[in-house]
Amino acid sequence: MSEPVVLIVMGSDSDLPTMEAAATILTSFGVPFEMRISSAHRSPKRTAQLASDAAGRGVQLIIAAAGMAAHLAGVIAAETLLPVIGVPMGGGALSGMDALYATVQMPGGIPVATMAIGTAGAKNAGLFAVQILSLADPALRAKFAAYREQMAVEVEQKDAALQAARRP
Ligand code: RP5
Repeated sequence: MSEPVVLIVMGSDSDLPTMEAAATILTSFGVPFEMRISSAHRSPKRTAQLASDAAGRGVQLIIAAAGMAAHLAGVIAAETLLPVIGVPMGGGALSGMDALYATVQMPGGIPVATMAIGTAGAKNAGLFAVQILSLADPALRAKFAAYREQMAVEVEQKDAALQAARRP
């Protein structure tokens, strides 16, 4: 198996069903990735090590997903020079608003590129990773362009089906 180019870290195994959306995208684009569970608060030393070792083993960017007081992405960003994409998890008493604010509201100096809450955010994290990697990979860029074109075709097909169904 190829060495991972993207590292997906999540705070808990309860985040895994949501983060499968990122894995599905990376798999479909042929981007090698690794998924790990490591918590900013339950296993802080291990999380710091994972983040600081990543670049040295060929990882080019990190996707970090956590819920509630979601400091995982920020902690990871502080431990690496690699770009970090954050995905706030939904659920909890505040339905993911806590995780959204915690992930997006990084003080100036240590950015986290924050996606939407939940599955849409996980999917977009995978796509955003592909976009970043495609800057230096023409074959990946071509695949991404085809993906966008296919989306547009599907919208046209749905509209055509709607028009056909409503025709008197
Ligand atoms: C965060 O707390 C995790 O990222 C997860 O979204 C949330 C709840 O974790 P569990 O109690 O389900 O393990 O650290």
